[in-house]
Order: sequence, then C-alpha cells, then structure tokens
Amino acid sequence: MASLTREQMLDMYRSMCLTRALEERLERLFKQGHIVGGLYRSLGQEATAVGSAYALEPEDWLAPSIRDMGALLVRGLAPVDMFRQYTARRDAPTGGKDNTNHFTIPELGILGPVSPLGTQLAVLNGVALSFRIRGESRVCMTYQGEGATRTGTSHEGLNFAAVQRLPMVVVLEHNRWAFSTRSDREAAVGAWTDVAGAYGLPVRQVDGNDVLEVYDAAREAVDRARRGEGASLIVAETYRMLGHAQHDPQPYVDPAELEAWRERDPIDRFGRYVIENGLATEEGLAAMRGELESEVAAAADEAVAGPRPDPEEARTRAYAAEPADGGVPWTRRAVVGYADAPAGVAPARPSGSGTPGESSGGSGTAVRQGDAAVTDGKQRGGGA
Ligand SMILES: Cc1ncc(C[n+]2csc(CCOP(=O)(O)OP(=O)(O)O)c2C)c(N)n1
Ligand SMILES: [Mg+2]
Repeated sequence: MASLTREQMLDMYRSMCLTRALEERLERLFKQGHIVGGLYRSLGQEATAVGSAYALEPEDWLAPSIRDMGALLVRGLAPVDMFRQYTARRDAPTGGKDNTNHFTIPELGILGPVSPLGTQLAVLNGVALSFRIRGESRVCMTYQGEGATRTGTSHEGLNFAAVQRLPMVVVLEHNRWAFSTRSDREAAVGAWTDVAGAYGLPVRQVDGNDVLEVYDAAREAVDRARRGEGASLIVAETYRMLGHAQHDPQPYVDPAELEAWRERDPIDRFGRYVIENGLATEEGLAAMRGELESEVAAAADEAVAGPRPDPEEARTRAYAAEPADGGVPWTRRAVVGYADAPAGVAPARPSGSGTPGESSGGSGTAVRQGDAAVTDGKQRGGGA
C-alpha cells in the first residue's frame, strides 16, 4: 500500500467532505432557482474522485466526468469558482457562458468534460501525446462511466492510449447505472476489468468507496505512466446514490440496493478508519465538517452576490483572437474564397458572399466561420 502521511489522509477526508458539502449547497441553489442547467451529483463516489486525483502532481492534467467534483477540488479549484460557474456569474471559469461544469483551467491542469460520452479520452490522448513528444514527464488522468465505455470513441481512445503507450490513466467508474440502464444490460462482459484485455492495458479493480485503495491503484498507474511504461485502466466499483441528475428521482432503483450501498458510504468508512487509527478524534472530524459547511455557505453567498456577465461579453472568448497583423486566421483560410489567401493578406470575399453570416453557397460550417468575421461589433477591414 502506498504510504501517506497523517496530514495527507486528513486532507483526503477533508476533500471528500468538501465535495459533499459543496454539492449539497449546489442542490439547494438549484432548488432555489439559481441554477438552470443540469446538476449531476457524485454522492457515494467521492472516494473514487478524490483518491485518484490525489495521485497526480500539479503539472499533470485531468479530465473529469460529471461525477468528479472531488477531483476538481483536489486539483485546487476554489469552491467560490464552482458556485460562480453553476450560477453563470461573470467571474466564473467560463465567464458565465455555461452553467454546468464545462470548463478548462490550464493553470490547474483541468480539461473540461466533453458531453458526448467517450470523446474526452480522445482529446486528452492528444494532451498526453504532446507531453511525450516534448519529452515532458507529465501524466494525464481521465474518467469514464461504464456506460461511456460502450461508445465507439471510447474504444478508439482506449486503443490509441494503449498502442501508443501514452502516459494516461483511465478510471472506469462502475457505478451500476447509466441513466436508467443497469450496467449488466449495457455490456455482455463478465467483469468490467475484461474491457482492458481487448486493448492490452494493465488493469486493476478497486473498491471505489475505499479512498486508500483507490489512491494506491492510482499511484501505481500514475508512476507507471510517468516512467514511460504506458497507459492503464482502473476499474472502481462504486454506486451512484442519486438519480442521474436533479430531474431524475430514480424510480427504477430498488430501495434495498440503495440501502445496501449506503452502508458502504465512503466518507463514513474513511472517517471510521481515521478515528480507529488515532489520526483524529470524532470531535475533531465533526469540527472539520462544521468549518467546511461555513466555508461553503460563504462561498455560495459570495458567488450569488457577484455580477452577471454583460450581454456584450457573449461574443468574447468564443473564437480564437484575430491575428495582431490583421491577417486571415488559419481557422478561416479554408472558408470558400479564402483557400489560397497567404498569411497576412485579407482577400476580397467571393462575389455574392454578402454580409458576414450570409451563406455564400458553402457548407454550414463555412457560414458559421463567416460569422466569425465579426468581432467586437465591427467587421474586420478588407474582408468584405
Ligand atoms: C454519446 C452519448 N450518448 C448519450 C448521452 C446522454 N447521456 C449523458 S450521461 C449518460 C449516462 C452515462 O452513464 P455512465 O457513462 O455510466 O456515467 P454515470 O452517469 O453513471 O456516471 C447518458 C446516456 C451522451 N451525453 N453522449
Ligand atoms: Mg454509470
């Protein structure tokens, strides 16, 4: 078992409790109408998210699924930023353009989730490949629900990570459900660890509700990746204790099954471990949870009191910046009529192209790219 100091273990406990307190507060904000996007909780899966992310170094990158609030907090995301994000405030990571968790924070090594299931592994594979090409000793970690692993892109992503021996750790979160579909109806594999064999990936199955076991497996996989020995899969056996999202009261779940998993609550279990091993007292842990409640309440209040984005800001940060030399951005060179434009020269638009946003007979993509010619309320000179 990988060794951890008392401080690290208490920090892990704190991260799991912070995850729960923060999500409970988000749920309250949702019910009060402050959040209009989807809210997906990770109740019962806190140990999988925290224990895995804990094995990374600051220079590594992580791409979470919707159940990995704990991993984002371990990476250093401030609770107030999470509240700003969900309430679409101006100072949120996406500046108020999104009100769930689709954000990327390069300084924290966080790559935002990509909604089409299975695709974000392919994107993060690119990041991992770039680390290797640059000779950097950095590791990527991402998460997939067992449902996500049944998509075509997931198969390609797992294969590519394996055959390229990328510095990648994939955590398969087997939480028994993909929305309302039971996991034994999602795949005919005998065990989810069987998934690894098809790609030649080393695999380790862990109790996903045991934060130390998750950490130990993640540490092993991260170390292997950092040594240049390639990608691995971790299968975390856990359970989704709430519906898919706030709109799903999960009527399809047997209450007895839920009750059985409640007995295995990851925070209660680790709390008992901490006390039994003399790392903290029951009172000490209760005081810590109380402080977290206050911290989270203050962060939520601060976010809600913050400004909303200006309507004008809707057009900022949506496209790459215009080149400083006034030339044609590479993203638009392929647009009909721009194909042969040399860098730094803005050619005349093809006849009939009209104002930006009008179709010039090209594809839908060309029309959208034409829209990009308008920035900051002005049309860039020379293009029309
Ligand atoms: C390709 C694709 N199909 C369907 C969806 C809709 N969808 C979003 S989450 C979800 C269930 C995901 O289940 P799983 O991967 O097991 O993750 P969990 O929600 O259990 O954490 C579905 C069907 C989607 N986002 N992308
Ligand atoms: Mg699932």
